[in-house]
Amino acid sequence: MGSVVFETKEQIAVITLNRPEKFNAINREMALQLQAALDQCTDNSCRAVLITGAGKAFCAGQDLDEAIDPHGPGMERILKEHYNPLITQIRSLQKPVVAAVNGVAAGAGANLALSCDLCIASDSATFIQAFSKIGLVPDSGGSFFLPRLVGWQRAAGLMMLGEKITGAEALQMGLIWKTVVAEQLQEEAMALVKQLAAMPTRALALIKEQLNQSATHNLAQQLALEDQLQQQAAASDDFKEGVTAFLEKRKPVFKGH
Ligand code: LHQ
Repeated sequence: MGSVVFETKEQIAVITLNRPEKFNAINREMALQLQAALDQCTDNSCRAVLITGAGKAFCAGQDLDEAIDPHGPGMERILKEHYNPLITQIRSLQKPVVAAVNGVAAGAGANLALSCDLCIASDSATFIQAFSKIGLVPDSGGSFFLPRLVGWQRAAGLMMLGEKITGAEALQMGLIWKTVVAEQLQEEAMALVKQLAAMPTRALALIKEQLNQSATHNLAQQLALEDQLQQQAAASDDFKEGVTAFLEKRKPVFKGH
């Protein structure tokens, strides 16, 4: 079995980080397999994606053995070839991506989770911006997502102090969508992706685009974007189905286009 397990169930893709003995720390092999798995998710048959970790941890971030290996990929390639393409792939994938954080999420592992559209964590999960503890700075989009998710002051605290926070604390500060008891994480996460996969996929992709752009737009730009994207949403079959089903007082059956 590889460093990443990729499974499809109906219209859902499940990606499992699979180096449990290393707390799913990311090495080059895992990063490239993760990119390949996300590439497969661009297929129209896939309507929602779940990313989770095998074993006790979600992901301990960069494999530090590889980071200092003179025969390893080296600092520059790690960001340029591993993390930056990965985070870009998640943000540009035209369907919802859910992170199910089953244990510790540290460094690039934490920011991988935060780059997803929704993050659901077990009550035993923890989040650590571990970078400053080893003399590094947040990467994998952390310095972009954190201030936008939790505000400047909390972002500064998390990024500078690098302390471990619990799932409950992450929820309280708006870092994640929800927490559930550990035993129910996989079931609840699967229910969430199933719910998303049955929704109007095109509209969800356009909502994702709104969120992506809102991070840097002013109001005039965002209103113009809403106008443009609403025209696209209104042209979808799922919009017709949504309105028809409402008027016929029945549940809509969305096809994802
Ligand atoms: C690990 C790791 C790990 C290797 C646990 N690597 N083995 C970008 C650019 C280039 C270079 C650097 O990085 C980056 C991005 C980043 O992600 S920087 C941040 C990298 N990550 C960290 O600094 C976290 C390091 N790990 C930890 O602080 C702890 O292991 C955590 C808090 C994740 C878990 O603590 P514990 O629950 O006490 O478990 P543990 O420390 O005993 O770890 C379990 C095993 O996993 C252990 O192996 P062993 O053979 O002794 O059982 C660790 O060595 C291994 N492991 N993280 N990142």
